[in-house]
Amino acid sequence: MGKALDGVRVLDFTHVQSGPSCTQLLAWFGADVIKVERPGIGDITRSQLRDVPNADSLYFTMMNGNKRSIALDTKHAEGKRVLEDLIRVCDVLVENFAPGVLDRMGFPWERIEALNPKIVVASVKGFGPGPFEDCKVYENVAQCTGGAASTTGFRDGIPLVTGAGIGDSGTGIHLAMGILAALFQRTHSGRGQKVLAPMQDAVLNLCRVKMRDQQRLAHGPLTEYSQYGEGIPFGDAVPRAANDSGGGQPGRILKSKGWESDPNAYIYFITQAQVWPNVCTVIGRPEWAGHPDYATPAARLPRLNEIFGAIEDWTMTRTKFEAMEILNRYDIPCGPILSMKELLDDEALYASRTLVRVEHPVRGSYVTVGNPVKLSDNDVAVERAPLLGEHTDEILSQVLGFSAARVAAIKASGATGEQQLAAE
Ligand code: CAO
Repeated sequence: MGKALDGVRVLDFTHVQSGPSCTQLLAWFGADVIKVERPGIGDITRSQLRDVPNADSLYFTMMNGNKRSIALDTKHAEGKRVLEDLIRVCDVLVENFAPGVLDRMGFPWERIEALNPKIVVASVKGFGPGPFEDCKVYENVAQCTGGAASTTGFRDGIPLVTGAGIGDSGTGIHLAMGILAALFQRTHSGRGQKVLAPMQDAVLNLCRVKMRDQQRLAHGPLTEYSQYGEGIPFGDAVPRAANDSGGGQPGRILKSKGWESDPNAYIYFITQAQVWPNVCTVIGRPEWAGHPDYATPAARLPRLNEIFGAIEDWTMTRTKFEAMEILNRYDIPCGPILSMKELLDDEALYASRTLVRVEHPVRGSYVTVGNPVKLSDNDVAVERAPLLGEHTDEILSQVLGFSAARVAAIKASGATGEQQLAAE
């Protein structure tokens, strides 16, 4: 088996989550990812939310597997020279600094392109061009400005952010796709290009069904939203729809056996039109299958509270796993609410290598989420994240071909931070 991105070298100038999630994916597709980090500090997440004293945090290690780390002060004259050499030998540069940082460092697009016209320069920023283009942005800001928060939560509650990293990792996935497209285009254009994935745009893209509903509102109420069945009028913006299904197949989160003490004893149940008679059979209401008040999706819409109440009477008699087993036999779409604890113990996810346990020299073993995308001819084992500057010598000598004397001179200059550390 091969590696999909064998031969692709990525200069990883990313930090925190959005950029690192992108370059980690590229590494899992086989690219050689070289993470450039500030000497002595590194990616700020190395020391954030630490659970093991003096060890790189899970925040860092779960975002930076399969990469090599070079410690390099890119504001130092010698460090800038090394960065120039790295730009010359890399296919892709990925960065998610605040707007203007690369320019201040002396590396605007024009300079990078002059050093290597074939390089793809990929950036995450909070916003695209416009009034907010200079703003710094974190995950929850993106969720709020991309439309996710205004459409998440309960109608009578405040806007909510989701636990899924749609602003950071969601944007990272968008950026990775842009990089792959640019690399493909380069095979016939011979040129690199700029790739930009603004976080607001990525979140909005993920919320496109809500933008769909916003436009549908001009033509009448959103009949699949439970507030329609409850007779509550719609305003001029898409409301928060709690756990209503996003599509035309009504669904809700329902209690299952043990809900009184287990906060995750719930199941998502979808009353898919195609299997309505099966739903009626399972919950013991066979008369609803052909009854004019219940037989069609349109007839059911104003009665969803009553219908889901009856379904919940049944789901509460089963554990979420028992219910899933039965419902699947009847081809009824459903899903147990799985806690992170349950997922961490899920053997099937380890077997598929979506969860992987790796060994780390300082923190011991930890579980990381491996590559969620499976290619039949991409065999890359998930590896631990690098220590800060772990590969500095290797990259200077092997990637850049520097002699031992040149490597020693660079280190003596203080550009890699080792002189400074020795002094401390
Ligand atoms: N050597 C020397 N200096 C380095 C360096 C290196 N190897 N790597 C980074 N730096 C410096 C930069 O030059 C910059 O310094 P200046 O401000 O003096 O130019 C600084 O470190 C990093 O700047 P930053 O503004 O990007 O970092 P921050 O912690 O203040 O902000 C963040 C973080 C995420 C808000 C900001 O980077 C940002 O908005 N990024 C774009 C959007 C994004 O990706 N957000 C998601 C992050 S994950 O939630």
